[in-house]
Amino acid sequence: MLKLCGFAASNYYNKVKLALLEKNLPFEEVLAWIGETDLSATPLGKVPYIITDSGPLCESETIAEYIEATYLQAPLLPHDAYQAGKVRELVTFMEVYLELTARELYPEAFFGGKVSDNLKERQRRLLDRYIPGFARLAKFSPFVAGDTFTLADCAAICHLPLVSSCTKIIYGEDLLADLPVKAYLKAMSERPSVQKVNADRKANTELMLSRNR
Ligand SMILES: N[C@@H](CCC(=O)N[C@@H](CS)C(=O)NCC(=O)O)C(=O)O
Repeated sequence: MLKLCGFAASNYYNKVKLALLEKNLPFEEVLAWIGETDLSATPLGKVPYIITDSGPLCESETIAEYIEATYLQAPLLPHDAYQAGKVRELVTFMEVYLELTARELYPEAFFGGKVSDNLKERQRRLLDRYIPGFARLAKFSPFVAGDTFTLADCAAICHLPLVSSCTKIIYGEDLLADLPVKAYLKAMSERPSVQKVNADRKANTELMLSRNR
């Protein structure tokens, strides 16, 4: 059986978990905190990584693509190559431009640390450029890439709430507020897969915070 390794407070872990749940695949969760990962499976020590019958695999989008190519049920990518490209394009925008840019601010937003004013200004300039770009691509009709639930939703459901709350904390305004993100997340939270991921994330976040106290 596939093993999903990492911890359920992680947005990248949850992106993969959502794909597995949506495809109704059996999998085992193996708790691995940062610093406790198997470096032969994840050379940078990042989560998630998976253990397959063929060996380990890391990087959430690589994992998602592997799962999609291996298990054909409940497809999360359109069959049409161009439409599949549009889904991947959205995932790239959300991860490379939105999440990774906001991530620089997480130490202060979520972990009680401090980041410099220079960094805040720099990331703000980037987000002010990247978010309108994402807005031009995203459909939210009702899913982020259009009328079907895809890998882009697995990413959006896990990453967009973090970008919203991080920017709210750091800049005093939710930089995604002009997009229908709240209504989208509310609609997505009706899905059993999302309910499970959210419940597990909450419990694991409490565990993580209690470990750090
Ligand atoms: N590009 C990676 C990002 C994964 C990532 O950054 N995971 C975080 C947890 S949410 C992590 O492992 N951080 C520890 C580190 O960066 O050393 C992926 O898509 O899997």
